[in-house]
Parts: sequence; structure tokens; C-alpha cells
Amino acid sequence: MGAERGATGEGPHLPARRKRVFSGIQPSGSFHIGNYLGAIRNWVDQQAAYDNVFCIVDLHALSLPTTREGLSGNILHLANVLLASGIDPEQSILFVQSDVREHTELCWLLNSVTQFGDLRRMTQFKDKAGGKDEQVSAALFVYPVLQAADILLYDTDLVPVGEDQKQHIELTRDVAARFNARYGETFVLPAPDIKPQGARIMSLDDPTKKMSKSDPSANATVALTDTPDTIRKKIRRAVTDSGSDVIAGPDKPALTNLLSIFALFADLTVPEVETRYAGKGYGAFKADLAELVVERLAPIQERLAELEADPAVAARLLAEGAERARLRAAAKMDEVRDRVGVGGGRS
Ligand code: AQP
Repeated sequence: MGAERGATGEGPHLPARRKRVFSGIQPSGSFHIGNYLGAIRNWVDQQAAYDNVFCIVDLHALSLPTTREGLSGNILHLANVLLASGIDPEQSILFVQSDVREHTELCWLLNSVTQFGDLRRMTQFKDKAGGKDEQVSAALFVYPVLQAADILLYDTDLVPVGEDQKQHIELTRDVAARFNARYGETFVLPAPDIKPQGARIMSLDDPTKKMSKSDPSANATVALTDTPDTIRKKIRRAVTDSGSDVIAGPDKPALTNLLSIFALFADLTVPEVETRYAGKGYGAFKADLAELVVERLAPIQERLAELEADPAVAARLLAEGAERARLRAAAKMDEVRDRVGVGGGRS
């Protein structure tokens, strides 16, 4: 029932159209190698092939307690992290969610076609609420609807994300399909784009938990801004499993996680890394992993330092990105309001 579109345009006589990509990242805390390997790096690698919209989702960050200073500082820092990682504003629209009011307006309209029971099933809500459902914000509960609005506003075909977001993209499809069924074909049904490797980088402290910005333990993550010594220390301290062979497996979740990080940064497969470390033991492997991460983050950190020296650059690029996003969002909302019969659509 949804409007699934191909990459080659809407019909045989129309010119080919690049697939549309939308992805968002919250300006909440220190960005880590999980965000980088699971999301940002894929955005950068694919940006020439797609028509991309990348969004700093500041309104989502309000779903957990935050401060004015923390939020505004993090927005510019995240913009610089994305630019330093290779997001190119010539190829991609990069903007801040709250600069385009249509996101919240569409969120409200989509709330009206979202079922309470669907939201209650979201595992990310359960994880983040940590059993304190009565005390967390209502924003945390409706977070997936705002995310659906972000995606649907731009007629998105693909959403490159880590594995943790898969359920939210499925909900987005359901909400879009329900809206289309009630009001007529309006939204494209997006598909998640989850890479098999790097989709879920786990905590260095506890391989049963995903690496997360909001983890209270500083040793759980490697931040993109960590110094070489901090990176070496964190990887040296990362938990490993019993035994000494550098081999991945379900009985070795901690080592498997470190092997995936190595493979992704070295552009190798996990078996290739295992072969390289056959008979060498955990110590040698972890020491080399630390050097590899230091080496791969160094150019990003250098560019980041240059960008942070002149905050006006990111501020200007974000303002330009918001202008471009607003044009698309405004056109889509005109169509949506007309379908629903609000905002003047009374003819
Ligand atoms: N551990 C991870 N492994 C792979 N991908 C990950 N992502 C996040 N953690 C991992 C992906 O990064 C993108 C941006 O995520 P986000 O900031 O919007 O929110 P999140 O998924 O909630 O990330 P965090 O780090 O856990 O942040 P907090 O603690 O603030 O909630 C997404 O594509 C996500 O899949």
C-alpha cells in the first residue's frame, strides 16, 4: 500500500533519480567509534551515490535530561565532527532539526495515526527508561514518531543506521502505510540500510551492552576526540574473554567486538584479522588495535581542531543546510496538510 520507489525514477520516461537518504544523530554527549563505524562512516562512503539529508536531531536530545549550554555546545561540536569525518555540504544537506519547524508539525499529525501499543513495544524506550516508565519524559515515549516525521518529510528511500534503530524504521514504515491508507498515497516507505559489519559496536566494559554516548562509564566507549594515550589505556583495559587465541565466536563476545572494530578500521574481514594474530595472544592484538584506532582517528581529529578554531564556518554551513532542507520540508507539508484538511486545506 505504500509508495515504494526505485532508484531509476518514477516511470520509464522519467530521468533516473538518485535514491534519497536521510539519517540523524543526536547532539548528546561524546561521539564514539560506535557512532562512527555504525553510521557516520557509511554516510560518508555513500554520499556521492545518493541524494543525502543528514540531520543533527537536537529535539530528540531533549527526550533525556539536558541543559541549554550542553545542548547548544554539542550541536556545533557535532556539526564539526561530521564535517571532519567527511560529510561534504556540497554533496549533502546538513542541518539542525529545530531549524526546520515542519519536523514537529508533521510529528503531531503522525501521532494521530500511531498506535500507543506500537510505541510501547519499542525496545529502545524500554532500555532508556530503565524500568522507570512513570518518571521519564513523554518525549522519550514519542521519540520514534518524531523520527518517523524526520524521515518521511524528505521522501526518504534509505535510512543508513546501526542495528539499534531497525525497529524504529519498521515503525516509520507502519506509520507511513497507515497514513497513506487513510489519506491517500503521500509518503514513501523507507528501508533501513544496515551494514552487516559495525551495525552494533559493543561497550568495551560490557560486551552485552551497545557502546552508547550516555553510558556513565567513560571506559565503555572510545570517543572520537580521545587522545592517543586515552585510546591506548581504554583498549588495554577493555574486557576480554577467557583463553588466549584471537578468534571470534559466540562464547567470546568481548573479543569478537574488538575483532570487528579492528576489521572495520583496517578494511579487513574478521577471519583475515584472526589469521594475522594466530598464535600471538591478546596482548599483541590489543596493542596493535590501539595503534590502529589512534592512526585512523588522527586525520579526523586534525580536521576537527581546524574547524573548531573557527566556529563561524559550521554555523554558516548549518544555516545554508537549513535553507535547503526547509524548501523540501515546506513543499511536503503543504501536500500533507492538504491531505489531512488542516492549515487551510479546506477546498
Ligand atoms: N554502538 C553502536 N554501534 C553501531 N552504531 C551505533 N549507533 C549508535 N550507537 C551505535 C548509530 O549511531 C547513529 C547515531 O545515533 P544517535 O546519536 O542518534 O543515537 P543512539 O543510537 O541512541 O546513540 P547512542 O550513542 O546510544 O547515544 P545516546 O546514548 O545519546 O542515546 C545511529 O544511526 C545509531 O544507529
